[in-house]
Amino acid sequence: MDDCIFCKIVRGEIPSSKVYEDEHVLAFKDLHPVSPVHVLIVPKRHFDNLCEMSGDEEGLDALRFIYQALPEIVRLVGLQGKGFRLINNCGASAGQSVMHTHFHLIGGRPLGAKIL
Ligand code: DGP
Repeated sequence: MDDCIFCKIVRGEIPSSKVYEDEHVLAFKDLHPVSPVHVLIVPKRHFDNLCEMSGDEEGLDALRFIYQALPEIVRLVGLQGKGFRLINNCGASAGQSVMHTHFHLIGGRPLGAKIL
């Protein structure tokens, strides 16, 4: 997608602090971290949101690639064995501001019991 911020980051047109990259997945530090570790994990292929991905085989493949990469990303950011929170905001009413599916990987401090 030409005008998508995260597609531009994937293509290297906008700089980012990368923590992990493979053929299908990119993880980079969030511009506005809410915790000592706050990384965004994105499929390199553009999908507007999570619901769109679960509707077709390529989307499901892209989700599988993300989950396969997750343990390595967790290790690279130093959260292995420490716990973390993985959040997806799906749709504008859920707070999704960048319409390219992404998961927030958050940790490095006590996160409390609530997600709201
Ligand atoms: P969400 O609200 O779930 O759509 O989260 C979008 C996140 O993306 C938000 O935490 C800030 C982050 N973000 C927006 N633009 C950029 C950018 O250009 N670079 C980086 N690294 N993060 C960005």
